[in-house]
Amino acid sequence: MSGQVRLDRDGEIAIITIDNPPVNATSQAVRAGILEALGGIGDARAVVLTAAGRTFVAGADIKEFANAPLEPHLPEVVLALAGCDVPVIAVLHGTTLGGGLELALGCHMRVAMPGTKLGLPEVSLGIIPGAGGTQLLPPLAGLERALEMITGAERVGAAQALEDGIVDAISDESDPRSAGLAAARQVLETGLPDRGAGKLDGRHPDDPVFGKMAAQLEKSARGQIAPQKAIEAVRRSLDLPLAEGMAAERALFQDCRKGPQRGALVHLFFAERAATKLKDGPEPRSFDTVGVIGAGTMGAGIAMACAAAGYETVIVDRDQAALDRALTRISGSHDRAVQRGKMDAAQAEAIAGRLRIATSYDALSGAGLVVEAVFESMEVKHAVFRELDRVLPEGAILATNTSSLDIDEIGSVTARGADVVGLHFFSPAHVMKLVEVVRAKGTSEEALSTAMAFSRRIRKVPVPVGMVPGFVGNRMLFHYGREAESLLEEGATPAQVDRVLRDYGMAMGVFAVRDLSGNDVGLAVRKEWRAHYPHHPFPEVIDAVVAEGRTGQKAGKGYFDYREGDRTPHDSAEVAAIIEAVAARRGITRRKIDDDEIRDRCVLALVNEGARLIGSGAARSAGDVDVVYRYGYGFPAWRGGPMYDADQRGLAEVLARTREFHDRLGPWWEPAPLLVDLAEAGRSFTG
Ligand code: T1G
Repeated sequence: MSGQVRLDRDGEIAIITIDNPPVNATSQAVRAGILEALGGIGDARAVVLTAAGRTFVAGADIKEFANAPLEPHLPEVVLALAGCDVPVIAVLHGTTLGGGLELALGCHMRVAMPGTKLGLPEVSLGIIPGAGGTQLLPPLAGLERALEMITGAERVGAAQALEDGIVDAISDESDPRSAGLAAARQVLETGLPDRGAGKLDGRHPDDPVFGKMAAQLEKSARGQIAPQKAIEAVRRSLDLPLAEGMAAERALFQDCRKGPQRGALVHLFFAERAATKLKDGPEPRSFDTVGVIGAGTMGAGIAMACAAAGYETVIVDRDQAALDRALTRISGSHDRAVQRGKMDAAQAEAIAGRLRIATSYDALSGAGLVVEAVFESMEVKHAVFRELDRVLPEGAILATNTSSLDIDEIGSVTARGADVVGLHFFSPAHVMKLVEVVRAKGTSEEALSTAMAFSRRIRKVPVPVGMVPGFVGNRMLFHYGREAESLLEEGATPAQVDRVLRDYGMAMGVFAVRDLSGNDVGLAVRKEWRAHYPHHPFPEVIDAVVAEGRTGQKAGKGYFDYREGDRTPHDSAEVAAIIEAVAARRGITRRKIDDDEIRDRCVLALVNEGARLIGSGAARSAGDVDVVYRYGYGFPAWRGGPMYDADQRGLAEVLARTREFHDRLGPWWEPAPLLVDLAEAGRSFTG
């Protein structure tokens, strides 16, 4: 037998143990090993299927997806388990995902250890369950629940899985092996659990739920192929016997596996894991108490994430009323989470119990890390950092949430520059996953490593970046937005640009985003960019839009018009006139601009700047840039990020187009040296 699967006996019970660290993925050796073990159970009267280490099987080995799968395939193993003459009992612990859950579904009974998480996350990797998940889950969980879980890549806890009928019991034994033996003895005594009448009684392949679900996903999973294919696979489970249904599912799975979205999403899976870790970084410091300075929206959001992750959290603000408002906002958010079933009341209470407010910095004397989220002014930040230097214990991390100020300069008023780091959160901070962890010149490796570990613990996706204006994300965003605005002057409309970008897959169009975040704020940021690029020509639409009081949704008008109480953008005749006047004043002859040009100029502006950031070392890799863009800016995950998407197009073509824009449009488009080097060498960003 392969070293990754063991077979042993306890009396009449055979025990098959999968042992393939780190996550017991169903590699070829594991698949072959289970078949071989099943063939070797001899006269055993029951079989327990379990796994060693911290988790049951977390799925197929994602690294193998690019290649044609080797025999035996997983469906064969699942069918062999289902067809075993004696009862097979799966014992689940850790994260039982994808192919792991499919193995369990093939068994005759499932017992979960408390704390187990289960799910079929395949669509988040651009594929569908390929070994019976879409056929075996519906009879247990019911059609609606199964569709919801599979198309939403939902992970559920053991208690929910029990309620849904996916597992038969939650064990109170101390370890999976004992749990399996206890369950098997019970089965030998009293038989398998009776599941009663099937949950699919009376359901048909033409059930309206399929159409309804497909229409819903057109909106919530816009552009994604796999969720739609998953619906089709589930539908087939209703009119085909298991083996044939599994064959139909497998064909749909193979379509997805060979399609473009799988490569993009798998790239992001590994890019995210690489981005959030420091190679050979020093051990992070540990602490239990965190401080947040500033009780505004950002500060409250950060504090919520910290308290939810188990940190004792102190919010400090000079203004008692602001502190009270922050607490009210946080409890309102918790109440809504409880109402929607995202959190239970006890959890909300525990989180609230870890939150404290204070008007004096002295309340921070026990903090191991403090994040400052006050007004963006060097003077104000200096005042905060002087106080932090006074009260914080030695070794505490001093983090700033600045998006535009020099972090070394902020830290210069302290005697501990090595412990100063940037933690650039995105708004709303308790929701948005991205945190840019900014390494200032003086930041020590240990401080960086601690800031990364802290960000992971509060369930963010931290990406280390260099101290350059705009860091990585906002810097790329500036080039993208600037190009979109130039297109207006040259002849496009805000509605056309936004439509093209949404068709490309962006969560929102550039001008809808600007109207949401405030054009007056955008104009202030624009002024800073002018200082960084004194010799480059800037488009001037934003200046004119703000001059007319069109600051965005908050004013009921921006690049678009808005009706009271409605966020839907409508075309504005006034904006059309503003754009024409700006173009006329600047001597630009407006023309019809085709959609391809809009897409390329916006997206390749991201790519060219991304390449410049990687080339200069401000971003470590193309994967890091892609992760920043996916989690901070609504870039469609199924395109893998701007750099991965450029690779798919081919860097020779990307460079040719960039050069064409450079010739026609001037200095903004000077190709990044890294793009030139890679394209000319026939290489790629992510390869
Ligand atoms: N394949 C290969 N490597 C994997 C892996 C997998 N399935 N899962 C994790 N790893 C690596 C990961 O890259 C990292 O490596 C290390 O394990 C620890 O992971 C037929 C087609 C299991 C909840 O989608 O959700 O089954 O960086 O850092 O936070 O239908 O990993 O240390 O070198 O994430 O404790 C479905 C994906 C596959 C599960 C653990 N399965 N994995 O989280 O640690 S499709 C999934 C996860 C499928 C069938 C199909 C998480 C985790 P390194 P980690 P973690």
